[in-house]
Amino acid sequence: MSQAKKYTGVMDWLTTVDHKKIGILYLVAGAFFFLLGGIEAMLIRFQLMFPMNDLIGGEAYNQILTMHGTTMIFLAAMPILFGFMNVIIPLQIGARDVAYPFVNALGFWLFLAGGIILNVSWFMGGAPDAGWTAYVPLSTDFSGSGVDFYVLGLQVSGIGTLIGGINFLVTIINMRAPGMTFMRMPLFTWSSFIASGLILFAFPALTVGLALLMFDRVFGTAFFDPGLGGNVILWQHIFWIFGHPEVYILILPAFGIISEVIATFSRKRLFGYTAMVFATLLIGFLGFMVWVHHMFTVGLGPVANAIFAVLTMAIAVPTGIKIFNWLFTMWGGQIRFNTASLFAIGFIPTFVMGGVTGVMLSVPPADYQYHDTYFVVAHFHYVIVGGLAFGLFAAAFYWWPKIFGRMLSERLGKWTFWTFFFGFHFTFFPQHFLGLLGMPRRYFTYMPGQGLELGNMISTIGAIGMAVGSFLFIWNIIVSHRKGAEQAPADPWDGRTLEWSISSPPPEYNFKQSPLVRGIDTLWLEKMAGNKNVTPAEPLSDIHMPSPTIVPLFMSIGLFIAGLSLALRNWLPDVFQNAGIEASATTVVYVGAGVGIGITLICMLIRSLYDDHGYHIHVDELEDDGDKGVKA
Ligand code: HEM
Ligand SMILES: [Cu+2]
Repeated sequence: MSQAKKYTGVMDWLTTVDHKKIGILYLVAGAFFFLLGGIEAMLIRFQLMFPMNDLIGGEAYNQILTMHGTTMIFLAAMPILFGFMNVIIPLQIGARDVAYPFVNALGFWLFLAGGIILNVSWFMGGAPDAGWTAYVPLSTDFSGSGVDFYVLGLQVSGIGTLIGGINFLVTIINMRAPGMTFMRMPLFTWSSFIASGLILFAFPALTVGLALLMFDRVFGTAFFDPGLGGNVILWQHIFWIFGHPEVYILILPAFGIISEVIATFSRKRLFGYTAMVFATLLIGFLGFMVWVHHMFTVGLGPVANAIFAVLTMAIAVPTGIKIFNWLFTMWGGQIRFNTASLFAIGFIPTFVMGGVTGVMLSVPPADYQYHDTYFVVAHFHYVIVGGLAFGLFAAAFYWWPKIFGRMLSERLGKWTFWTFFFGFHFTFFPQHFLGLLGMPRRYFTYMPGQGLELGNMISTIGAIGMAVGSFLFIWNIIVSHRKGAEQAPADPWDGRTLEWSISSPPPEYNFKQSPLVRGIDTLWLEKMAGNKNVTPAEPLSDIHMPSPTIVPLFMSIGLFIAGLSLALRNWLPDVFQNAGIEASATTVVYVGAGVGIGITLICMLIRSLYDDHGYHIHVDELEDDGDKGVKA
């Protein structure tokens, strides 16, 4: 038996390849960026609280608005989802880890590196200000250096997301426990699988788009410059070929979360499991067929608009199937109302409202009226906050005991739900009407006397409610992690799936013995059969584990240096000049990129040449969890 390299403290976190720890890193970083994006949101709402308000000027407003959207989508929603996917997918399929633990760690550090690059912009000449969609020529001819940070930051973090998604795909295809056929997989794993497939096909489009934009901005090419033979509309196509699937990458795992939580707290098997799986597949597929609905007003002509309108409307059909299946799951169930199930139940009507406005927007002549107004802002916040954020809160309250081994306070949790739920509807419901009244999106102010005062005031007050809900959640975390607070049992919710069959938090190897899966809702089946625990599929034996490694962190630092020097190419020469070194912007670009990419390549070389066979945990070191097992 080879001995494990063990690190403790900070080094343990910097070198970990354990999917549960990487999941926690994602959750912590995502929560941090969620707070940052939340502060930006509050600044936007305070600016819009009164007409002709001069709290923040137009220039700062554009930056805050851009960073709010970019941060929330790429640095908060995606990583928090990845956090849950990381911890939960291997547990739900009965695996000991993801397929590529090293790549998993690399994905996290790349995301973090990209997030930092983006936010460095605040201190280096201003944040990106062309909106989260970075339309050209706004993002080329009419923006400062901020968009460089957008391009490079998203490029680096996007690579992290892409390899993370591939890792989940391989994990789910290859690492399922014996008996865990595809049609026995829990819905969260299924929807994460499909979302990962969307990542595989959608993110390369973003990578290419950002690369072209980088060439236009940094190296003087003209892919998007019509004056030199380029094409502005090209960017919109590339962006939305990525961008629309991206919204499904976000919402599909949330659908999975809702399916798990509703089934568990209705104490019933999910209604229409097979239909749910195929509806999710269909939504994923159609998600690639509808991107032009973001471009109805561009002038692509009635034929293109009509085709994309019909395809967009078609998505409402599988989505409706899912809604009805959740309702039928609750129908006749023994529903328990706690924070997780309240968020899941609150999700249903809220998300339906977002879907309905989506179908309204999918009618091109109507969209000519709605486009770029607050109506669109209301629509996508209903789906992204009312859908995804509610789903993430449900997931947090549902899986918290499993991930952290502590129970969150239900009393505080219910306060969070109600303040967040009402805050949300107060914030975004009036925005539908503001949009219909003609209030344009992304403007930093509005005139008095046009009927926009009341709606904006209500909206800002609602946003305060959401902020209060979020702080109550943080307070909840602090309270439940005090010394001596209640420890979570293995199976606090009378769960149905495999993650509830092992201790909370799980040991580093997850399953002492790979479980034998005999049907959907494995754990529930065993409980109904009167078994104390899930039947093992293998004898007790040594467990092979991957070694911790610092290499993924250094690989990411390399790309961080490369990305940052490109973004800082106009700023660094001055710094060097003060230190007496002459360096032009071009030198900074080539030297910075060379050094950074060099570090990454050397790390890749080390990784390829150095054979690390991992280590084994010996049978007699395995945790004796006889007393922690699930009581059926
Ligand atoms: C029935 C389902 C849906 C339909 C029919 C639909 C339709 C549309 C349409 C037509 C637009 C373009 C509006 C315009 O700019 O004029 C739009 C915008 C948007 N939708 Fe949806 N949508 C649906 C679901 C979703 C979901 C599930 C999400 C996210 C989780 C989402 C997120 C967004 C976002 C972020 C935008 C604004 C993009 C931007 O311009 O910044 N939508 N939707
Ligand atoms: Cu779309």
